[in-house]
Parts: sequence; C-alpha cells; structure tokens
Amino acid sequence: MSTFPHGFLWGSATAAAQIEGAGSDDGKGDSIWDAFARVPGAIANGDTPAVAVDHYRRMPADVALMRELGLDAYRFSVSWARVRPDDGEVNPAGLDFYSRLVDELLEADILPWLTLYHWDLPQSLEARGGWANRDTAARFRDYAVIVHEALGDRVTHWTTFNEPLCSSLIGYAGGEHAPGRSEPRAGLAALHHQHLAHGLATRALRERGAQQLGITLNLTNAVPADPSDPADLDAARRLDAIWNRAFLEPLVLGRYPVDFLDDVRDHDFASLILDGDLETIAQPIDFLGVNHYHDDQVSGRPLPEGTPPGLRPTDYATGNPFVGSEHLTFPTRNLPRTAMGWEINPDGLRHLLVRLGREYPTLPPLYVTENGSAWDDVVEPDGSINDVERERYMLDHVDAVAQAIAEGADVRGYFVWSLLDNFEWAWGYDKRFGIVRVDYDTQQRTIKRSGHAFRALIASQRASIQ
Ligand code: IFM
Repeated sequence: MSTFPHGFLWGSATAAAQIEGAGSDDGKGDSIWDAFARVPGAIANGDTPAVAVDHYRRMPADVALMRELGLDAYRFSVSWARVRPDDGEVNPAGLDFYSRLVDELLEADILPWLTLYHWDLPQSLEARGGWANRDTAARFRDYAVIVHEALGDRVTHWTTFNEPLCSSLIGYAGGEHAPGRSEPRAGLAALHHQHLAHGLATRALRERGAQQLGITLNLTNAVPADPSDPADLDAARRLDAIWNRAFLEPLVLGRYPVDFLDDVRDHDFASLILDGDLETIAQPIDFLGVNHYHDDQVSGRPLPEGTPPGLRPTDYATGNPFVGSEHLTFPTRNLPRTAMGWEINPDGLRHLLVRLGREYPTLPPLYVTENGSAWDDVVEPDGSINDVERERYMLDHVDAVAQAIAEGADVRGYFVWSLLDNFEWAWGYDKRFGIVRVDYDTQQRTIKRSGHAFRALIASQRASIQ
C-alpha cells in the first residue's frame, strides 16, 4: 500500500447538472443541458438531467454518505442557472441550497471544494450567443462574485472552470455536448472567452480575499501510434497542442502555443485576442486540477481497412474542425478498456503528473480532481455491487499518483469520479461512474465494493500518519 504526504486530500467529485435534478424547482432556469436534452437524438435514450439523482432534495443524506466514506473533501459545482437564471435578479433559494450544502459539509468535517462552472451555462445567456459572445466572460465574473459573496466566508477552495476543452470545443465546434453547435469559429471563441472568464473571475475573487483559486483541465498524453513515423509524431504534436497546451499555456505562461495558432489560422483566432487579455488570463493560481482517465494514441495516417476505429475522431471534436479528421486517427492499443471504451493505463497518469511539473516548472501544486471508470455494474441477489474492475482501476491509479509523487510531482490530493452514479451527459444514464450505486427508479443509494475500498484506503492512510 502506497503512503502519501501528510495533508494529502482524499475526496470525491460530482457536478450540479449531473446529480441535482430539480431542473425547474425553486426558481432555477434552464441550462444549456436542459435545452440540449430536448433536441431529439442529442442524448442517449432521450434521457434528461431534470431529475438526475435528486441530490437537490437528498443533499443531507448524501453528505452523510460522504461522512460514512470518510472523505476529506467534496468537489461539487454550482449551477449558474439556479443562482442567476436570467442574468438579472439573483435567486435566493438557489444560493441557499449551496449555503446549506456548505454548512452540512463543514459540520461533517469535509472540505467544500467548489467549482463555478461545470458546463451548464444558463440558456438565457446562450440565447445571447453563449460562450461565443465575449460579454459572457464578464457575466461569469459577476456570477462568480455573487457566489463568493454568499459562500466566501466558509469556502476556501474555488475552481473557476472544469474541463474548458469540453465546454468550448466539444460544445461549440464538435456539436456533441450542449449547446450542440458545430461552428469551428464559435468553438475557438468559446475557448478564448472561457480563458478570459477564468482570469476575470480569479482576479475579482482574489481581490475579495479568496484563499485558494484554481482551474481544472482535462489533460492527456498524446501517444504517437508509431514513434518512428513522422506523420504520427506530428499528429501527436497537434493533439497535444489543441488538447493540452492551448489550455495550459495561456493560463501559466500568458501566451497561446505558436503551433496551435498556426493550426487554427484559417479561423482568424488571433482577432479574438484583445489587448490585455493574455495578462488577465494568466492570473496567478494556487492549484491546478488535473482530470485524467486515459491516454490517447494518435496517428497521422488513415486506419488500415477493417481495423476498429478506436475512439471516433469526433470524440475529439476538438481537433477535427481545425487539424482535419483525415489527418488524425485514433488506432486502438492492446489494452483493456472500460465501459466507455477508454483504455486502462494507470502509468499514463503517473507520466502526465511527472511531466507537467517538468515541462511547466512554475505550475502551482496539482490535485487529481477527477479519475474513475464506468462499468456495467451488476446488482447481486443480496443487493451488493461487486465492482472489482472499478476498484482495481481506482487503486491502480492511486498507486500511480504515489509513484508520481515519489518521482517529484507535487500532487496534493485525489478526487475519485464520481461519488454517485449520475447523468453522464450525452450518454444519459447509460454509463455508471459512481462508487455509490443509485437505483434510478427508487433513488436508493448503495455503496459499491469500490466505495468500501476507497473508505478503507482513506482510513489506512489516516492511520499511517497518526
Ligand atoms: O462525467 C464527466 C465529468 O462531468 C467531466 N469529466 C469526465 C467525466 C466522465 O466522463
């Protein structure tokens, strides 16, 4: 069993639109995911986030579950559409929910780790152009200040964005996530405006005394299928540019990577960047959240006839409008896969954490803010869920984090995704990531084998440092 530094945080993560439900209760407005769910065919089985796992009503019992698991920290997101549905009046009932959640967590001795944006823009703002509209960045700053005024006396850890790659490029250029737009230029505008929103909010919250400010990025290792083939090496470079460096570098170094700018030159990206933007974006941060589930093997050559395609290029809506899907393929490697089709390779997490510190020496401490796996769980006759694969995946990745720390990576915490089975975006309720099962008919919660293993892991780590 690996040991971790004193103070290492053990947590679990969720997101508002994936668990809360209460889609139009107590003054909540539509988010882009509520609207997207009404588009025929957008979400598997026609599922919607309207009820999800009813966390809005069951919150105290869910916090009791977290306490039972022994979590140090709980990473959750605030629904902007619940707090300020129309960019006008603040909705006191919406804010009150998060205030009660924070109180309940503190009472249970669990650190609240708050994310301001986990993909659910108010539909009222989408109607005005959404993230493609530069003004949305300023609206985000105002919303951040409203939430901070209500909770800043009790919440110390603030994350501006979760995985801006997904909420910009996949939502606005790839069309697979809300708002379902397939407009390359809008995707790039959303990317820049979310960076800007991060900088504006970080500056505003810092001025108001927020203690720990950061952002969470989903980062990958782009692995060339054949490291001796220049076409594959170039494909890996391009994927790394658009997936990792277009996010890391503005935040950490105050500039966009030159090769990324070159790849998107046909979309006149440069004209989106106004004087002072990069300085605003590169506000100092106190931590970087890293979400990582799998690496990406990539090739610059078409897949041989008859080979399984691996992940579809459009899963990376990302690259495609810009680098050209004909130049970017994702051949499968001979590795086991989860129910998402994602390869299992814990060493990728070790590698990523170590190289982040080496490639960006000015990075603040890292937290693994998401890591986990989906499986087709089976409920045993006695009601238990013997999810050995999820348990193995989690423990192996935790070991990889320990190895990364041993190799010099400054990693301060691990949040398993997810606390509860939940609404997995375009996959609806088909894919279960929870360490706690939710019966979607009854909303009954049952801790899975992986949840018991996480509890035992946390308890043993506590015992080892006492
Ligand atoms: O469920 C998502 C989460 O919202 C963002 N990161 C990846 C998870 C699994 O797909």
